[in-house]
Amino acid sequence: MSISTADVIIASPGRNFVTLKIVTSDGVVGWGDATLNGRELAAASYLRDHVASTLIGRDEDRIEDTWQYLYRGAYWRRGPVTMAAIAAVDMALWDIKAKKLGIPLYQLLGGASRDKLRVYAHASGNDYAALSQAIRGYVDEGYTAVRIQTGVPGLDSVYGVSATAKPGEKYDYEPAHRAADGSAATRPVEEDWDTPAYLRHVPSIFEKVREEFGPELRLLHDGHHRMSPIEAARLAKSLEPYDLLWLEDATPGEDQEAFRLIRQHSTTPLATGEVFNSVYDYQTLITERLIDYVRSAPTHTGGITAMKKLLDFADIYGIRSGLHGPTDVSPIGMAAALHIDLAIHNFGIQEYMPHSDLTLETFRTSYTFNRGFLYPGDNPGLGVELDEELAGRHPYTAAYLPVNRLLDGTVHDW
Ligand code: CS2
Ligand code: MG
Repeated sequence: MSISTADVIIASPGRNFVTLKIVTSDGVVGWGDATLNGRELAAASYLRDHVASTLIGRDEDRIEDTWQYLYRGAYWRRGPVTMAAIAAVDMALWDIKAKKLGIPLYQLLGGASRDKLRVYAHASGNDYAALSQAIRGYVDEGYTAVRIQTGVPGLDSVYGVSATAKPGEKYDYEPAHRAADGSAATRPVEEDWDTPAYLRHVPSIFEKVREEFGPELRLLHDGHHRMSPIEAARLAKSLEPYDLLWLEDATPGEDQEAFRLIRQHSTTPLATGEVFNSVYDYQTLITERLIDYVRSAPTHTGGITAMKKLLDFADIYGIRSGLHGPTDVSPIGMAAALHIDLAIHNFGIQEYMPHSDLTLETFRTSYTFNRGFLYPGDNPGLGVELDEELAGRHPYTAAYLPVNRLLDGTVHDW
């Protein structure tokens, strides 16, 4: 048996996705996700123009060897584009291997270590009334964990908060923006930011949430890379009374040593890594126990092979998974995360931003949600199939993540 074809499908059923389809000489189909929000075409070209032809004729069962062949054989290492492309190949080969055995993928990763996967929802609001309504809605649906993002007085739009959604309205918060008329974007939108106003405002929001919703609801918050190390330490310390499950991306994670400063000032648990793409991005953070949760998605970190190694490494240091699960990881990438989540010992929690109806019509999934928990399902492989005909009706349309600026115009992390 060998790989016969490797094709890249770029489509936009609800938003842009990059999908790899590998078919073996026996006709077994494997799917992989290489979606890189705002840089989709780069990942697609890496696969289509530099990887696909090298796969033809390879033994599809040699997953580790193929991973090493693509990682070391490229000479140029790591980076989001390279690792998203390798991830897609890796996912597709794991999908094929499990399908050939007729078993769900998690069975190849050691079998189930739990019966279900606790997930967290994204609750947000421009003001507390809207936020409270959003939280209540999720609690009523059975969620036991919610991420809290709030508007900031004086700022028009803030990461994680829809500028247009009405209080309590469910919206598919898609951070990448097309042009206002829905056509292809030619440049990012620009947003403004004021860290002092944010630092003054956020603790009061968590105080109100705890007063209204009590001590048990697991609360998370995403700092989204926007604070300096000492600002992050100040926020982490100010949030201690509200017992967060985690403060995420408190400061840009590439400065791994900066997390020492946050740790010196606070016991608020820390999560980071969604913009990372290899274990080396985490090496100091993990070995010095500077974080508590690993945030990567298999789609951005070299796939299932690399993600499993990373999480087993983190487990040695008492660090848990908190895998990235936004709508800009495709249902294939989400399924890969769920199969890993189910099998590993050090599962923490899974992010769950439900994809839009159109996305889910196009990617037929077998994972299921039930009152705050997900289950990857027992279909063979990843359990996701792409409807190529339907995908083909929704062509790629350029969309970009926003660029953030401080009030004086200085570019800032978004
Ligand atoms: C966010 C992401 O889900 C999260 O934690 O940080 O939604 C992030 O903004 C997007 O994935 C960027 O494409
Ligand atoms: Mg995040």
